[in-house]
Amino acid sequence: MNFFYKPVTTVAAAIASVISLFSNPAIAATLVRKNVVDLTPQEKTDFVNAVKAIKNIIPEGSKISIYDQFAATHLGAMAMMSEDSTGPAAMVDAAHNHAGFLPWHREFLNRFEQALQSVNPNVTIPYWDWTDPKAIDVIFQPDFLGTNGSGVKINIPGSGTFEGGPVQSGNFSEASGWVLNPDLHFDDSTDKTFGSSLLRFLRLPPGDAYPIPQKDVDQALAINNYDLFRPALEGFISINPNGKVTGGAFLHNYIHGLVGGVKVIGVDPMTGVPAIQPLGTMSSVPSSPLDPVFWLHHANVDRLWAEWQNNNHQGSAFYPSTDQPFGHNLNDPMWPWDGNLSTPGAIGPGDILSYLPRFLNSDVVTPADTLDIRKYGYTYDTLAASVPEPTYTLGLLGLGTLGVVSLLQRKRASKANVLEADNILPARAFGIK
Ligand SMILES: [Cu+2]
Repeated sequence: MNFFYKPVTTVAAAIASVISLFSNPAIAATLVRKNVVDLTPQEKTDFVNAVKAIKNIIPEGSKISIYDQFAATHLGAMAMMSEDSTGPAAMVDAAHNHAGFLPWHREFLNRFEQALQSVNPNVTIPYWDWTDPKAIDVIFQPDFLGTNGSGVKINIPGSGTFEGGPVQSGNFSEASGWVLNPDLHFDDSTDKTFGSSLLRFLRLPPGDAYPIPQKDVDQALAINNYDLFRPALEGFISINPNGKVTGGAFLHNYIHGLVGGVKVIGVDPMTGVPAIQPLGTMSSVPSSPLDPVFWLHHANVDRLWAEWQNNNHQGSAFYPSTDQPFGHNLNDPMWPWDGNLSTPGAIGPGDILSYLPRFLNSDVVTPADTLDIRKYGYTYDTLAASVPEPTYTLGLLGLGTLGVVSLLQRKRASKANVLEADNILPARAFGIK
């Protein structure tokens, strides 16, 4: 095998495919999801306007807006955990805490993006790179997604007094029309409503460390086994370079808490694990899509999965085909795109079933359908940069090392899977799913 021969043919093939892309007007250009810090003022305005537009469009036969139907669908996925859920997917969260976390949210975000594009075809969902120190200040500004909440003081023993509460100014204050449905907006530890204002308790201790160190993200991306990569990216476990697995709230889960705020309300005397109550919209995960930052946060989750896939973890070889609860295996239909096989039970203070949109029997999506973002027609600016082939030789030389890492991680997998089977108590008790 000649290292120098192959890249030439690959580049030639790439050029040929670029030419065919441009010479065929029927193929639309791939839409690029950008880093939020790189948005122009116009792109920020377009995103906010599209979000607010679908918050105000109520489809025929629905009692809630398109935006709120997305929020209700996310609630419904978690209401599949309820005892009164029915069907083959009953009693299991359809969207979190299992393999389907990444596929489910990829499909969900794509449908949301399409809804935005029905208002403005140029809009894509920007992503929040949690390792970027500037991103948090770009996002939480009056001209974009609004500031922290205010008016509620929280005393955190040992740390001091902090403020959060309803978001009172900017594009997503109640006064400016971001009015939440109290049935969809609630504290998931009590099922009591959070009311009609978006709530934020930004950067409250103990979940106030920002940015997330790049090495934490790199550690997750270095995992070769999807069954470990998924819980690491979702943030139930962290695996250090020595293979030590720690339970807790990391990455995706951590950021939900960083925005919404959590309060330690006690310690379970049996387990020693802190009992946590969500304070705001983002930290009560069922209701979290009601904070528009949810989409930026999940675009980053999706981007990191796409990066991982792009880095020699492509296709169905890197997704479990069996052993998952129904709805999470490679070829299982995922509620609500399951041909109406399963129905959620109760969740929160309202009648969730009365809010859910109807899904056609023919609208079936499996994890296998979601594995390749090129099928959706979008990409990320970071992926576009990493696709060209000149690094091919380097990649090939690096393969030996990757193989060793992969073997090591396979050995570690069995140990960590036990942890997973035990539901990783510390993280769950942290109240962040
Ligand atoms: Cu979710």
